[in-house]
Amino acid sequence: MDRVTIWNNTVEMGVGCGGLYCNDMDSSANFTVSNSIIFGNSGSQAHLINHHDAVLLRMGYSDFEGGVEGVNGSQRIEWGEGNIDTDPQFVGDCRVTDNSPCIDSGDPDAPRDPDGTRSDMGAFYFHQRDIAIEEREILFPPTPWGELDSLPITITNDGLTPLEITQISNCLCMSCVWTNKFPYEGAERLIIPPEESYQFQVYFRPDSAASMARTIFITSNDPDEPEITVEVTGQVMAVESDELDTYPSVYEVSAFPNPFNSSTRIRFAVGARPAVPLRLAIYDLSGRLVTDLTHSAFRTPHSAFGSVIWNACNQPAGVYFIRLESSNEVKTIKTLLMK
Ligand SMILES: [Ca+2]
Ligand SMILES: [Ca+2]
Repeated sequence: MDRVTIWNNTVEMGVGCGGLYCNDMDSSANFTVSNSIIFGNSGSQAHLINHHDAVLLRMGYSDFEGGVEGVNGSQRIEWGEGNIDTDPQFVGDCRVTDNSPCIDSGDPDAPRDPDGTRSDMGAFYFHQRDIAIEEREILFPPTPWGELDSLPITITNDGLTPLEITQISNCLCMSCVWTNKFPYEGAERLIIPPEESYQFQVYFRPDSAASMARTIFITSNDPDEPEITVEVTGQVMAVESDELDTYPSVYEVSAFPNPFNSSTRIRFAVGARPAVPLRLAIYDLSGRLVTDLTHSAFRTPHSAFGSVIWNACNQPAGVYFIRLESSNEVKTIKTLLMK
């Protein structure tokens, strides 16, 4: 007998045992009771009759009212480990409440309950905290350079006891993917009550020409899924339209298209008749000078604005900085070369 509940049974005849009754009149009747509840039955909880010493009751990891003393009749009993004699806290249909002593008190070597926890005693296990996240992979649609997109992740507690989220994290260093503060700044854990959900946002802003992938780790007190990973991928949207015919105003620099493929037009404005030396140059992500465009950009010495094409077909794909500087002002913009 494994994972059985015998509760609230009544007999009015014979030895008056409402629980287990075993008689070896006709045959041997050894039996083993494990992970079970035998409680609240009329008369005795077990009655053994041994005419031939053929009945043997083995009891382990069960809630048995009265303990070993609660067995009437013959005392051929092997009282194993893990038995208790405590009110199981039934709620009316052989199910137990969340403070029942039968929860997680079954044989630790028995198969786990469907919620991932140690076996309970009785016919119905108590479904504890159980994390559910549908979004295990998030794919952002192609996103324009410099723009921000977001998508939600929902964590649901499918169980009957509070689910504790202890961490939602990803690599935040120079990241193109990040999440809300968890769940607010300084909080160490988030409690999701039974059958409720918590939704947070995943943000994506492209920061390279390649496809970008990051992993978000969600840790909780769910016994069989203490860490869940969500894979997030995204990519930058390529620009295909013709170049914009606008010049920046005052002291500014812009590039179009951006991201670009092989070459981009850099437009700049430096104000009227700048009296100070100017420089326009391109740097890579590590700060190394890639090319100095000063000479071709400022061919006309006193222009308030102008443009120059940067041909980058010999450069590797990636992020580049365009830096316009005078002795008292600097403007830097980020560009993305895609191949
Ligand atoms: Ca359990
Ligand atoms: Ca689970």
